[in-house]
Amino acid sequence: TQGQVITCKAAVAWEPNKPLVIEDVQVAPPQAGEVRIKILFTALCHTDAYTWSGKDPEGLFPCILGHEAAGIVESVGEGVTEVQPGDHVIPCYQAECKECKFCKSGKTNLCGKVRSATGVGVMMNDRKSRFSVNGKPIYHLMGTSTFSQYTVVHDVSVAKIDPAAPLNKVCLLGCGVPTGLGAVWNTAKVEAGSIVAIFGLGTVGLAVAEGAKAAGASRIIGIDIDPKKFDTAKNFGVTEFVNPKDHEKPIQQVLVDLTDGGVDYSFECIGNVSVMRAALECCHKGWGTSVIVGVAASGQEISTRPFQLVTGRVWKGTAFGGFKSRSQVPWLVEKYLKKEIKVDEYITHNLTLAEINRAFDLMHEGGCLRCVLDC
Ligand code: NAD
Ligand code: AHE
Ligand code: ZN
Repeated sequence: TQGQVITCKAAVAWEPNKPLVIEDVQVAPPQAGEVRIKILFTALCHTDAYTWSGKDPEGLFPCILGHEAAGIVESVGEGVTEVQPGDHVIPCYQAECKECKFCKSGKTNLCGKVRSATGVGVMMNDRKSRFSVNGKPIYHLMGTSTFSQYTVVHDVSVAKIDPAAPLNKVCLLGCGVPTGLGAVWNTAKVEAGSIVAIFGLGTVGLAVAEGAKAAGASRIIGIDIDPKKFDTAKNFGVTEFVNPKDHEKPIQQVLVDLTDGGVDYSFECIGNVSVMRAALECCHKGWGTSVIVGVAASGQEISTRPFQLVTGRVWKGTAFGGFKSRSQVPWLVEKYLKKEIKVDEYITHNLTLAEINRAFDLMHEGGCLRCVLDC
């Protein structure tokens, strides 16, 4: 297949909110600096639903969604040295080139090398897509497009992992789990003894809980409007639950009252701008830090009284939990193999790529954390 167009199945989002269609897609060979990957397993993240909804300004249609996956390198383009056919890999929507201003700064995990292309659904080389259906180009998404049996990504967006790792599990290390763990360890740097509040107990919120427990937090307060989330959350380290629907007072006031003045760290893992405000305002005066993890729709803006910041609260955000993807995803895989972090526990459903629309329905039903699709 090397150097040839591959025809395979992929789930194409032709229009926002219209069911995805399994199509025979032509996947062009990788060009210089590109890698073609046979995707074996992909999970769904809430961000895929967000882009599918049409509210993501970077979501162009028709496109192939998907960014939490694992597979095997099928072929590589000219000049690719760090991976070769047969390598087990996790595609990384947050690239790491190790050469750009961002990568060298030592201050961020964001990378600038291919971001201008991944934001508009094309590859960097020729600003074109490698996917087509009957000659019609289909946009990439997030530089990953994993809802396909084969995809083409930039070489700076591929993490080579231990071949001993089960790909049907470690696909989750492509997004949700590292995002939550890293939000605690890298972005907030939660210390032992801290009081932590987590808004939204989906996969990302539960991974925040797991990270906070590992960091030695003394209280981990989980907030969700779906009480079904509370039972499972206990297994991830959440020690107390608050359902905003059970209270008349604003949720920030409820939390301030529960914690003698506010929490040390809060995490918004929903993507709701009014919850982001509450998450900031439930922080303790003088030092409380709130981390925005959720992705909010185009046009949405955050607000609070500047006095909240003047009096010492800190507002931050995180992408992929601040992890440097190519360097640290393999390390997370090793931690999983040594049973130092959970992964299996977040997988509540397994379906096939052909059943992807059912998987999106499950995400909205609430009983689902991650659904892994066998491609
Ligand atoms: P999810 O849908 O599984 O979880 C969201 C949770 O929030 C659900 O349990 C839901 O019941 C709860 N919720 C909804 N509205 C609420 C409210 N008003 N108050 C309290 N709880 C509420 O989603 P997920 O896959 O865990 O992703 C969470 C968010 O993180 C999404 O916005 C996603 O786009 C974003 N995300 C960001 C990054 C990043 O790098 N920054 C990475 C992955 C995901
Ligand atoms: N395209 C969206 C932004 C989406 C966004 O913020 N994505 C996160 C990852 S979410 C993964 O589930 C991210 O990493 N952002 C940093 C980056 O470089 O995109 C929009 O609203 O424009
Ligand atoms: Zn994601």
